[in-house]
Amino acid sequence: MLPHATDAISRDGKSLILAYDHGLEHGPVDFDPNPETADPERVFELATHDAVTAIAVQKGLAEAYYPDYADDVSLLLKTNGTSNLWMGEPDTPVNCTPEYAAGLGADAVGFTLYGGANNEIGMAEDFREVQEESRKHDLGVVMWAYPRGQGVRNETDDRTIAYAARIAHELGADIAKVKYPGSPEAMAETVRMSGRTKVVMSGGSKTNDESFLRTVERSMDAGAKGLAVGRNVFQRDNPIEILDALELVVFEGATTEEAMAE
Ligand code: FBP
Repeated sequence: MLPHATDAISRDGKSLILAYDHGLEHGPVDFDPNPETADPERVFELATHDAVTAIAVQKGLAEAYYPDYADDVSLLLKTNGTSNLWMGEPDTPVNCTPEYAAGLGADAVGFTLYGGANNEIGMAEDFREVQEESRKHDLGVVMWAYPRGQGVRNETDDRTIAYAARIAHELGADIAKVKYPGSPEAMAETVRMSGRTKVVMSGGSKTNDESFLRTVERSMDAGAKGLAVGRNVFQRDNPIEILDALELVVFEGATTEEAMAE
């Protein structure tokens, strides 16, 4: 981990990454709750909200839309990712090199590692290449640390999530994106295991405002450095309202009640 690697996708050392790779990972079904979000321009516009420190997309969307938004938001280029049509063991091809990401104006790269999958070895070798190349281009490295596959009995188990964060630290990620492990204590342990690699919470499927903000608040209190969120923002009827509230909780240390009262 390098000390300043994540500066360009952070504010006061914290990150609010707007994830928008769902069209690949889950398919059009994720746009159903808010059909206009199928149009990437809508979500790039959302990403210009002050709260958002980076937008995470695949290369196709970056090539097509990022040039129009490069002055307003940092780019976190996902370098791998698989469609939901794939029915095999969790696995993912590399779709973009760090060199290519840098050429698109990226500030950081994202990489999903399914620890515990049959092809963990192959994905770890791909990560090595992406991580080392990213250093040459001054790109921050964010690992989507998602234990999943035959070796993992329960991917939301707190020890498993702490292990995922540790894998990210051991392999040289600057930020580990992990699922909320269920309690503030478990998140604190995940943060402890990740050492100098920062932990950000993964948004997950859409929940109500209070429960979502509470989880973010608890994660921040436990030492997380922000979140990477997609559906809990863009599937809402009023995504700007939730970004306003997230800005208060993540960057101003507001409680859920304070953020909801604004
Ligand atoms: P969400 O906040 O919508 O969960 O997005 C975060 C994310 O990691 C996306 O980048 C990715 O497309 C998706 O979740 C993967 O979700 P899953 O856990 O279903 O593979």
